[in-house]
Amino acid sequence: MNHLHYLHRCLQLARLGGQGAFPNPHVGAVIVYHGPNSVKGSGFRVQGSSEQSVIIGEGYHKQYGSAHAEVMAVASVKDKSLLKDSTIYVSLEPCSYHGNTPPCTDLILTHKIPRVVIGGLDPNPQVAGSGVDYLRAHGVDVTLADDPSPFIDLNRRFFVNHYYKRPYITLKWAESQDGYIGGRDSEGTPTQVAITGNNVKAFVHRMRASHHAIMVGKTTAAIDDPSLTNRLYPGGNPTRIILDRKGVLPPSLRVFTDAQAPTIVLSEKETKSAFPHVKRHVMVPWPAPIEEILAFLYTDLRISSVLIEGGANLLQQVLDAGCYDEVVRFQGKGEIGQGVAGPVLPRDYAFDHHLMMDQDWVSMKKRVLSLS
Ligand code: AOF
Ligand code: ZN
Repeated sequence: MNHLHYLHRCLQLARLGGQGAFPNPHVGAVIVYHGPNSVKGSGFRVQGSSEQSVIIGEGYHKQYGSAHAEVMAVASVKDKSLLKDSTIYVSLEPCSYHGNTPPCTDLILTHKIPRVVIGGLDPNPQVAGSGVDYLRAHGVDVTLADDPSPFIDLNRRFFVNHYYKRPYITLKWAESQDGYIGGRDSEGTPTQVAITGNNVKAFVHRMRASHHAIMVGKTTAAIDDPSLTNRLYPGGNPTRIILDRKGVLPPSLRVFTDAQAPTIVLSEKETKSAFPHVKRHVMVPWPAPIEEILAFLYTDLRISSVLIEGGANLLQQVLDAGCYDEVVRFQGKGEIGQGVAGPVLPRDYAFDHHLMMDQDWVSMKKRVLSLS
């Protein structure tokens, strides 16, 4: 049986789910009927097999709170009597608990589907292998893909959240040809310098739109006075998170005055917020290392992904702690001469993707998730 063929079809279907599935994973399912009396005309012969196999149902998880992929696939099968001679392929382990929807494992048992082939185990602690155990305990023949990596990669954020109990982290910065992310004035105070062009801006706004939150350190908030909103790409604004340990940032900054997006300020000191869209969280003692802040964001504030846009200190802390999943570095063509040096990447770090936007380079890399 060519399991990979059908599992890859599950991946294609899962991707149709789009943004609507969030925070649930993207999941696709395919039901294949095998038998000598296969549906005439539409079947195809699997290479090396005398058996005719036909896809009789397909489905994917479309919308948070709505039917799971398996439910949609079963619903699409016209002749339900074929299910007892079929295999259901699913990109993610079928769920075995009652959430917004009933367990998919019960659906499989109810329809007497004898075989299940799964791309990857569900990292959600409410499932985490119990779907497989439950099905096997009820006599279902369950097979797991030899290599779960494409199925993990499909839901990178979902896997990172459950495995590491932190948001999915993307690091982003722009540096000059000579490696500076900003300038310094004659007194040594950091200054803002334009490094990349307009095309990069739209790309960055797309990154903002695709993250749940965006985070910067105190110095970046003070020097650049960024709004941290998405104004150039379709989609919403991320929640803005500002690390202001001493609570010294002035209320005149855009992240406070511009109510386009919620702002969360983390400090060790109680400070009053003059704006309803600004929430303050006191953290005492101030969490160190940075992993504790990330864990707090995920566990207490349910933030699932964070784009970290600077400054150099914050980026370096996260790089040193190794708790990041993606890096996007922009390089402008100009030189600054002296200023604030960009973050230092780990020794032997190699970007795996480069592209040019006008005169600027973009270098990217997604971490290979090894989740054992
Ligand atoms: C599946 N098939 O298509 C998806 C699964 O609240 P609920 O009922 O929607 O359950 C959400 C959880 O179910 C989610 O966190 C993940 O563990 C699993 N997602 N499982 O069998 C699906 N989307
Ligand atoms: Zn389910």
